Amino acid sequence: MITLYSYPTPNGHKASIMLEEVGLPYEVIRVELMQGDNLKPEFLEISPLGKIPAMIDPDTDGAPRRVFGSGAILEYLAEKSGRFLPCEGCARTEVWNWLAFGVSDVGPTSVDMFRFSVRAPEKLPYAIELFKSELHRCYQALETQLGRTEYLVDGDYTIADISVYPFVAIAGQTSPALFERYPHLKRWHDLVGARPAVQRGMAVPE
Ligand SMILES: N[C@@H](CCC(=O)N[C@@H](CS)C(=O)NCC(=O)O)C(=O)O
Repeated sequence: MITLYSYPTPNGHKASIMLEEVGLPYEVIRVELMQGDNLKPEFLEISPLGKIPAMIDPDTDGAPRRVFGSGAILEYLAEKSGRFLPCEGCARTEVWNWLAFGVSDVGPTSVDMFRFSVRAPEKLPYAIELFKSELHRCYQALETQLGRTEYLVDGDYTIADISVYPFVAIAGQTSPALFERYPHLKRWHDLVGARPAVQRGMAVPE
C-alpha cells in the first residue's frame, strides 16, 4: 500500500486528491511541520528538501519507490493509473504546461503572498504589492483560459486542474471577493470542488 506523507496544506491536498481520484489504497502519515519532523534524517531520505507531500510506493516492478513534490506525485500517479493525463499529442503538452503553472507559479506565489502579508514580523509594502500583483497575474491567466475551456486543458479534468485547485480553494475561502472579480475561475472552482474525490482529498490528513 502507498504511504503518503502529508500535512493539511494545498500542496499536501494535491497528492491526497489524486490518490482519492485514482482509488489506490493508501495510508497517511501526518508529518508535523510545526514540530520540525520534516527535517528529521529519516524524512529527508524520502523528501530531500524536507517538504511534504511525499510518498513511498512499494507496489512497483522493482524496489519500492519514493516520490516527492506535488508535481512529481501527480505525474507518477497519472502514469501508474493511466488516468487524468491524455496519452499523446497537444492535450498532453497542455497538461504539462498547466501542471507546471500550478506547481511553479500559483503555488509559490500564493505561499510568498501569505508569508509577506501575514507571517512577516515586519510588513514590507514592496514585497506585499509584488506578490499581490503576481498572484493576480496568475488568476488572470487562469480566468482567460477558463473563459475558453471547461477545464484547464480542453476536453477533460486532468492533473493540471488538481495542481491548481487547492490554492484557488483556499484563496476563495480567505477572500470571497476573488470570485466576483474572476467569474470563470469561480465556475471552474465550483465544478472541480463538487467532485467527491476532491472533497475527500481536501480533508486529508485530519
Ligand atoms: N514544490 C513543492 C513544495 C512543497 C511545499 O512547499 N511544502 C510545504 C507545505 S505546503 C512544506 O513542506 N513546508 C515545510 C518547510 O518548508 O519546511 C511541491 O509542489 O510539493
